[in-house]
Amino acid sequence: MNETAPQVPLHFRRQGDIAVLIIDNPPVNALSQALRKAISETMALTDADPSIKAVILIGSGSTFIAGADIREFNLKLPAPAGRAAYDSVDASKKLTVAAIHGNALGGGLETALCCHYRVALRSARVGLPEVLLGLLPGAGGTQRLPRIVGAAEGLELITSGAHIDAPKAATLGIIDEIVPGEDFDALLQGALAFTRQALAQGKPLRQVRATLSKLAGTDPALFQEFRNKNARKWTGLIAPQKIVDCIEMAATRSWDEGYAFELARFLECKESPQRAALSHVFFAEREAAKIPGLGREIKPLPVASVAIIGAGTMGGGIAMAFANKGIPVKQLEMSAEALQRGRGIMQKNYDTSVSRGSLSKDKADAALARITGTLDYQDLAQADLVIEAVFEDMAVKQEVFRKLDAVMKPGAILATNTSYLDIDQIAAVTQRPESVLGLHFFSPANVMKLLEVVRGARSAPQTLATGMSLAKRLGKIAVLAGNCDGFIGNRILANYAREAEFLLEEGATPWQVDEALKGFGLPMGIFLMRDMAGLDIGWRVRQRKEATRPKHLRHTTLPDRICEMGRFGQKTGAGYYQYQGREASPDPAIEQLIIEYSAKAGITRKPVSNEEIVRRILTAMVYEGAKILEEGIASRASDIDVTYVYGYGFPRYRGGPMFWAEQQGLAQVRDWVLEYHRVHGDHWKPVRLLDEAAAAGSWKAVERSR
Ligand code: T1G
Repeated sequence: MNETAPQVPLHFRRQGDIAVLIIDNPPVNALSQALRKAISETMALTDADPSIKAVILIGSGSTFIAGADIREFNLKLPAPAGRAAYDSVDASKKLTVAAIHGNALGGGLETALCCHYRVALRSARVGLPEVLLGLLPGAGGTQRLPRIVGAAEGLELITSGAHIDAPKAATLGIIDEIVPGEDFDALLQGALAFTRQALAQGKPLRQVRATLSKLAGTDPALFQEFRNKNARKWTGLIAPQKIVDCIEMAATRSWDEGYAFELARFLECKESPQRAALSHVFFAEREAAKIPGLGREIKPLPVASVAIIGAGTMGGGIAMAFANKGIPVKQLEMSAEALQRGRGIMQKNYDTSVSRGSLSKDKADAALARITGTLDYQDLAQADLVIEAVFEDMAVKQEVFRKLDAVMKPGAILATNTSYLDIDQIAAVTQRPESVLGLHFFSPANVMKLLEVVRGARSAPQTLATGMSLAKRLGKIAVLAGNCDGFIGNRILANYAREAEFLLEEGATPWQVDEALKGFGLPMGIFLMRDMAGLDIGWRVRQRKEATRPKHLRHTTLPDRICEMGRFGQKTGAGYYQYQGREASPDPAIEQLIIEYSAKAGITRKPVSNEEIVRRILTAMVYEGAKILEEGIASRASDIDVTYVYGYGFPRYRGGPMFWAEQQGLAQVRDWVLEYHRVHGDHWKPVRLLDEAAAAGSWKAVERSR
């Protein structure tokens, strides 16, 4: 059998009587249709060649197979053919060894589980993360993995989608041997040695599907207990339940029944809107990292040390985010008491993480030790990046930036954590506006994944590239936003919150609106969220903006009425809800206030359905999203989705507001906007970009033409 031409994503090499199949489909050796076809054909050839005694499957470059090619899920491909490659490996008459480095995920691990043996480098990671894409392992993963690790471990691993490291996988029996070394060559040598020894020892052709060892004696009650334990966490999700059903089949039925059952459940997931939404989010978050027009030649500046102005909630969270990643932080405050208070809060947060087991005491202590305090701006001068996280007041922020401009070394990045103030006004007080940008973290900053990187009019490309690359280092997801009031996230929030207020005037109650939004999948409704944040913040903003508020547009003073009663939310025991401690309950006094307010405003209240509430709120998000796209504040509609999924609790399995709109049909959404414009006025003035997208049927079509 001779060497194959490079065009197919699979290379064949001979090492004596061992065939080495090198999978070569960059960037992550995804199992595309072409690769699956090549594997099936090559396995048939190795089976037929008597001179071949064993087969090694190995990935080229830095990884094994990272799964099926997710892009293909939108294609109509024949189902069974999808498994042929796996079945060909499983049915091999020659001893097969999977040699794993980098990632063996999803279909990648399933391919390895079809081999008789698996070896790996210590740095390798394996897992079945399909559930994160609204799918389940469709090539035998729900049947084979539990046979190796047992039902309980199988349930945890496959419903969480966790990636586990090779040493743990070896402990669980997934990996047979960890081979020494760090790269492809070391792995190949290790795999060849393992295979030759296996041949010499006459090791059996150990098919995972033929071994029921770890499933035997599984307690039948395990599955229902597992469903009950996770019911709340899985609210709204389809795939996790089906995974449990598949593993239960593996433990209670024959291989053929379980394998067929899995395929049927896989196809149900594949056709579900959740799968489409979750695949959209997968690619959207990777797309968001790329700034259109900013070439790879623009290298981020090194950030080895960081300074933070402010030790309040945001300053403390941001300091922890950097310290947790090994980056030393200098924190400045106005007084030693304020510094001490901030440190106390960080200590408490670390203690909570340690007590929850999400962080070791050593790691927590090491991180906190990386954060040092100062009262002197001079101590910050040598930091590569300084982030201002002080009170949201323009004059206060400008004063801070004047001081920073005076002390920071040339080339340092000056960032503001403002959540809505004008970046250009802040940059204008410095001699280096090109080094100024917004880095808008979300509270708690050491937890929330979203980072809005805000471009000022004079922010240099390298400054922006540095901001974007920071996110990856911090384990966050960056979205580039233009400079406007509230950037992407808060601007959309302000727009849909206004419509939520109007819905109260028209007939809904705060708790009905919140219940409807929770029913849609948001973790919390807008009014409960506002009560938690404190109603006085919004009140101050409204008072500041009253002078410039466009008077021709519909306006409500209902939220002001509530604040004038001293009801600022949870912290005052009453807001839109009344509170027993943190426990919120509907308040008849608020309902009465709203009824009287509507009457005085001459608004006839009518029953509003939860469906109408969700449509109005979501359409308000999309409407503002379309304006944001039109103004270039966001580069892509999918960036808005990433912002809402990672910063505002929008349910991932719904893909984000702009994706939701495409699922509804953009022409339909445009018609809803026209209807709201007819009824509610110019807050809904038609947006040209939405009209164009409705005509084109997708956001991408109009993004491309911009
Ligand atoms: N299919 C297609 N493209 C993929 C891909 C995949 N499975 N995985 C990654 N990419 C692209 C990605 O979009 C990016 O492209 C580039 O590769 C680098 O990725 C039958 C049904 C492997 C841990 O869920 O978790 O198998 O932006 O930026 O940070 O049961 O990618 O450069 O154009 O993420 O180093 C199951 C998904 C599939 C794993 C690497 N597998 N991938 O992370 O790089 S379903 C997964 C990842 C399945 C079977 C079922 C990560 C990674 P671009 P990256 P990274």
